[in-house]
Amino acid sequence: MATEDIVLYHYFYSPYARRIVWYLALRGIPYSQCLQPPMMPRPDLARLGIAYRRIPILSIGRDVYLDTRLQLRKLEELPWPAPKLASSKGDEQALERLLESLAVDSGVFSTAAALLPTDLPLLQDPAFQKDRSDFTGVEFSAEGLQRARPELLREFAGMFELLETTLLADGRDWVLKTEGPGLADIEAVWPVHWMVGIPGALPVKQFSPAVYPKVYAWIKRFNDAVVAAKKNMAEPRTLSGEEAAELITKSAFHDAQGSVDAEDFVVEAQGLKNGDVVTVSPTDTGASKKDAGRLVSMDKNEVVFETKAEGGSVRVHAPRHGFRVRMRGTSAVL
Ligand SMILES: N[C@@H](CCC(=O)N[C@@H](CS)C(=O)NCC(=O)O)C(=O)O
Repeated sequence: MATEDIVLYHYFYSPYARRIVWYLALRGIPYSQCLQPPMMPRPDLARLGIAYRRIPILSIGRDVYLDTRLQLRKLEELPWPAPKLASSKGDEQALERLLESLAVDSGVFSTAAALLPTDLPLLQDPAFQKDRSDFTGVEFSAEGLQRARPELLREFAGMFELLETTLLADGRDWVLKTEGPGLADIEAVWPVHWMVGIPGALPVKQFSPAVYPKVYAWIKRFNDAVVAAKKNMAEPRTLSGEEAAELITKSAFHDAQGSVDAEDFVVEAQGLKNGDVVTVSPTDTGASKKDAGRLVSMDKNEVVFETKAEGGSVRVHAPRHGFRVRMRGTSAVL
C-alpha cells in the first residue's frame, strides 16, 4: 500500500486525533495529513460532501471513516507488516473495549475537556466558545467550569487511581503485559496523557508523580515508544484540502461493498434499502451537523453512505454505536 492511500484530517492538539496518530506510528503505517482549523467551518471536509464536524476523520482510498472507534478497527484490519496492536484473546479484547468505552462513553473525556484551564488563549476566544457551545449543546461558561472544578477533579482522579491500583499495580510495563504498547495502552493512556501535558489543567500536589508513580512512568514509557516509532518512519506529507480531495476521489474503494441488512432494527423500522437518501449524525457531541447521502450498506457495525464530493463521490462510514440513521426520502436530491 502506498503512502498516499491514507489521509488523516486533524489538528495537532486534538487528543482524539492522537489516538490515530499514535496507532499509525506504532505500526509504522505511512499516511498523509490534511490539517484542520480547531473550529468550524472546515471547507476541506465540505469538499468531500461531509458535514460531520468531529476530528479526526480518516480516509483509506475512497472510503472515509468517521469516529476513532471505527477508524482503529479499520486500521487494525490492515495487513501491514508490523504486528497488529489488538489482542487476539477474548478476555483481553473485552478489556480493550471496556477501556475505550470508559474514556469515550462514560465521561472521562468530557470531564478532562471541562478541566482545561479557562485562561488558555483559545478558550478565551468568543468564536471558539460559541463553536464549542454548538458542539456540546451546552452554553460555554468559564464561571460554570470553575464552580464544577472540584467535582471534576474528583472524577478525573478516579481514572488515575484505577490505573495505579489495578491495571499497572503489579509493575507491568504495558496494560496487557505485551512486549511493546498495544491497543489497550492507547485506549487507556490518551485522556491522562492529554491532561498531564497541559500545565494548569491538574493541580500538581494531588496529581504528582509521587502520588501516581506507576501512571507517570507508563505515560513516559508510552511517549518514548511513540517518539522512537516516529523516528523510524517518514514524516507524514501535508496535503492541502484540494490535494486531499483529489487524491481520495481518484482512489479505488478500500472496502468491498456490503449490503443493507434487512433484519437490522433501524433498517426494518424505517424500511431502508440500498440507494435511499439517509441522514446520519452522532447522538452525543456534534449532533447538529447531519450528513446526507445515498445508503450503500448497513450492518451491526457500520452504516455506509455515498456523498457527492468535488470531482466524484466518496463512501462515508460511520459506526452504528453512537450514530443515528434516518430516511430522508427515496427521491430526495442530495
Ligand atoms: N467519538 C468521537 C469524538 C471525537 C471528538 O470529540 N473530537 C474532538 C476533537 S479532540 C472534536 O471533534 N471537537 C470539536 C471539533 O474539533 O470540531 C471519536 O472517537 O472520534
